[in-house]
Amino acid sequence: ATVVRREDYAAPAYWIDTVDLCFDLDPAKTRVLNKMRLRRNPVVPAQALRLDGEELNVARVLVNGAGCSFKIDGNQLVLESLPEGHEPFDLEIFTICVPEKNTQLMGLYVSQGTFFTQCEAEGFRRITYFLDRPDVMASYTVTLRADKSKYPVLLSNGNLVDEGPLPDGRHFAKWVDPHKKPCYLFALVAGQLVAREQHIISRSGGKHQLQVYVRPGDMDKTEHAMNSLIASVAWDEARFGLPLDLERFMIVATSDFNMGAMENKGLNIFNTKYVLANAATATDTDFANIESVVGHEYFHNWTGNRVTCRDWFQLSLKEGLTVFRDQEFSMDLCAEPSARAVKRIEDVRVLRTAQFPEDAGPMAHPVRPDSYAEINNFYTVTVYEKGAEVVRMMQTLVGRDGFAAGMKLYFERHDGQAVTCDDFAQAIADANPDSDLARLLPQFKRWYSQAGTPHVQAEGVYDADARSYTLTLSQSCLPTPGQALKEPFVIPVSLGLLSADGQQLPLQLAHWTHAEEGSRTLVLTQASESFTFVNLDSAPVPSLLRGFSAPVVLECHYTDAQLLTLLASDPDPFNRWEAGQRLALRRALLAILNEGPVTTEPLDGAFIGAMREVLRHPQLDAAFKELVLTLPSETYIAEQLAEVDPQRVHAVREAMREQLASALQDDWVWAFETHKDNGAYKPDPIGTGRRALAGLALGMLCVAARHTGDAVWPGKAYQHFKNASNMTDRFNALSALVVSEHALAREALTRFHALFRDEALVLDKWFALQAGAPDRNGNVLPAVRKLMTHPDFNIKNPNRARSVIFSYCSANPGAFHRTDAAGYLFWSERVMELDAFNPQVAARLARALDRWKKLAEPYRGAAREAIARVAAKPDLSNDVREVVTRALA
Ligand code: B3K
Ligand code: ZN
Repeated sequence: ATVVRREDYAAPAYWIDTVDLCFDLDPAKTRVLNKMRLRRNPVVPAQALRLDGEELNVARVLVNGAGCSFKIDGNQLVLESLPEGHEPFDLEIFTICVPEKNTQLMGLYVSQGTFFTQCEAEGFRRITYFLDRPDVMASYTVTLRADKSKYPVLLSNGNLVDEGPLPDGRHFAKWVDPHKKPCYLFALVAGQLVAREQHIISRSGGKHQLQVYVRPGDMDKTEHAMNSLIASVAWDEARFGLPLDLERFMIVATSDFNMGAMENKGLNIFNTKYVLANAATATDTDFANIESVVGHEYFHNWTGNRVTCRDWFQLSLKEGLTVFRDQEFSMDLCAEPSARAVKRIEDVRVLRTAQFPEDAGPMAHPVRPDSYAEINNFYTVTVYEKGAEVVRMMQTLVGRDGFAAGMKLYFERHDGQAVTCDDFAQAIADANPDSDLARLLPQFKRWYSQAGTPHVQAEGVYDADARSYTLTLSQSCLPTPGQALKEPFVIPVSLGLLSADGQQLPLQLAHWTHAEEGSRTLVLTQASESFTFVNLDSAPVPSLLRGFSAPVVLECHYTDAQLLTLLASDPDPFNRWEAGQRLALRRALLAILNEGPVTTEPLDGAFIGAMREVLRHPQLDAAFKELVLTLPSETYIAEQLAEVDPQRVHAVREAMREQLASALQDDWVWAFETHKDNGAYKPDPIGTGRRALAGLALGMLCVAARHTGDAVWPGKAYQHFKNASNMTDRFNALSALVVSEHALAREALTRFHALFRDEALVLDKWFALQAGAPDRNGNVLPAVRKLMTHPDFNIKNPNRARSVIFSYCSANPGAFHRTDAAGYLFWSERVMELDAFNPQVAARLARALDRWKKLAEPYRGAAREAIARVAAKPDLSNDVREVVTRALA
């Protein structure tokens, strides 16, 4: 496979100004007539036109209406004798494709009898020959023709300008997109769909029609998506002054989709998972995810569509920025500051359990990568979530208003253009000329070019005579593939100081004239820097990196007493949570690194007491308590170790959970009883938090019961499961039974399946719960193999494949890492099986063994062998080939 390099970027030799597409839709044979108006790019030396195309049959090529010679060179159609000069010319290409055979779900495909498209990153070339690159932006007119009874709804980007009947029971619809766009934002949908509709008038008086299209039986699950869309439109206008620029904005849901959703101009296409929800079928987490994905795709309308990427290396230009925007959106929708903090903690948890491992593994790459073999492999947590953190640091450095001013300048400069990450950073800096960001911009941009997670070491020394405290911050970053040495980053460190009894102390650096209350942000730019705070009567407890002000690993030798102070009193909720995680992590690591068998009591009285305090706290809210009382994940714990024995990590975390369950039994009972009833279901932060804490409590009570053999709590869980009035409570109760392996779990699972046999998204949960179940005697892998023979299992459906295969390989380390290597064998079989029809999904699964080099024997050798087995397959896709090659490098 050829490697594409960022430094090789060259402007296109031709521009495509207009595209007129006409589709005769037929699953077995779709005809696509593509009429383009092109012109040579005057700044590029004259050369042949090379159009991209994949799995297309060419029937005809006309230049200015006359037949012309062309050749096919691999995946390109090459036209050598085009009119000379810079006058525009017409090119007409007629091709045929076979949507029903499209199992990759890239390009034009059929899902449950309905046509859908997915073009990002390079799917448009599977529909017609084109300059399939984001810097070629054209005006589109699209005519769809299809059988009227099978495909009554015909949708594409922009506005419907004409529609009507055709002979033989067919009909047509003609759409014009008023905005120029790159071809990756093209979309069409044709099938039997119904829509929830809402007309809105925006702040600035614009009238718009919003629609959410679903299959006929799903209308009762569209209200939340519509409300999320309405909220998104209002938020972007209020916070950034960015209005909806279309008369009509559509969301369409499909159950066959490789990822979450796609921001096609005016016609977003979504995985049903991120559209459909009602109280009976969706959990609070589903509701929250829908809100943020609907927001995310909508916000792309400006950050991605109006201003797009020059090339795919700039992907984070739109993705990092848009994740940042959807995170801010969800936070701004929270009425309480504590709910904002809960959202921040959840986002950081994703970053640290998924992105930090990526940044330390074989697929590590900068936020703006330098090369790729397959661009689809770079839709990563680094480009998305770390990219969002980079944008967040910019906001921290210039302030919220300064950031809004920077966004304004960005759109003034670049609306309608395809630009780079540099252009974005420059606009934010230029709008804030006196900021640290402007002063440090070239160094700040190392966040885009250097991979790896920086480590920041903090050392504090208190001088009683001088009444001063000197904090020394040092940074370093380990090598990543292709980058041996790293230059220092610009690291904003928000901090405060507390007294030993938890009072917030005034902050005064030696050269400041007066003290400040609360938090300050220091900016670390050197490998090591010291900051001296004055007027302190006793040694302070530093609260560092408040709100997780930079995506780094903070190493600070806190005493337990200091962490307990932070956990009890830090006014910064993030660091309060973080202190609890550090206390738990320290105990986990001690138990893991101890010689001999795993202790049954890794926790001490002080830790348990502190957890009880939080759980019983009269002021803290339930959502925050649930986060504090949840132990660090096995993945996160494993990342802290030089060599990982996954079974030992699992055993220690289980022992901690069992101890916490038993030691706090009365408190869990109290928590369950006082949080379980929430009245009418509302997926708001308060109700969500209460259900989360009640769910955790019930789970813990069942864990404790497993120990004692007591039947009361499993019995209550079963009742709760049966009588639940919403999916969150029902699923939490079901998980409590499955996780504690109680005999009632079987019965509950059977009942659950019977209740929801026609709800695909609920069945996904049913499969996932079983594939993710605890493994106490090697029973999970056989159960997973059996689930794959279940009549409801279908490996071709990505959601279903993920619910079984990924839940086992990527989310169940205690069951996947087996000493007999059978988990890895299963993984290699599935990667190869999936790769034969859906390389994108296969390549995601291939990433499950990214961290194999960190494993202890016998896991490491077995994992290597499994990866080598995949790599030895001769006809692998580019996607999987790139992942396994990097893993073995
Ligand atoms: N931009 C799409 C992702 C496309 C992935 C292509 N492999 C969804 C999103 O980030 O909003
Ligand atoms: Zn996105």
